[in-house]
Amino acid sequence: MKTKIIFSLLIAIGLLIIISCSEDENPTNPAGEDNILVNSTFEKNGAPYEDGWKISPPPRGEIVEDAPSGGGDYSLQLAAFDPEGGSATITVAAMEDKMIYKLSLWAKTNSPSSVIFFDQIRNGVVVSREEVDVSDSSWKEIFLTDTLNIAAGDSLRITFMERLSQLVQLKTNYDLCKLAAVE
Ligand SMILES: [Ca+2]
Repeated sequence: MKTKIIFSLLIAIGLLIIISCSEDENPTNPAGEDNILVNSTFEKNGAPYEDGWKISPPPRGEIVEDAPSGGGDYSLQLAAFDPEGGSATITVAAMEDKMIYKLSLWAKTNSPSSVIFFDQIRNGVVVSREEVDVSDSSWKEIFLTDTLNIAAGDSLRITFMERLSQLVQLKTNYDLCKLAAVE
């Protein structure tokens, strides 16, 4: 009887291990194992997926059916919608032993006011900021590399933002976001 119970337990544990392993194959993160961001493509199991991101509510921010090659079906879309432009942020812990961080993502826009910020935050204060504009009207990969002095407890924040609001609605799409510690 005891052997049976132990055997059943072993099978149950084995099944749990198999289930947790398959969950580790994160379908929201096709951009590689070294990607620090848990949700890089705004979709999971064929559906829009916001987890990890803080996104302005529609119509300023939403996940829409439009994606670059390799980006699945959906992307994040921000609108420069009057009276306030949309934004989206994701914050992750910095790695104390890593100094150089590389951000890459795909974006397209018809807005003159789209900007990406990469911030280092210490005790709630931005201590370093790099920024890059989005200017292409078709999907294009954008890169940003930053060398930082990281202290314990620092975090890194990526912000996509429409700086201006417009009477005519302008839109910017983002997808395949990857943040990696280079060295
Ligand atoms: Ca996507």
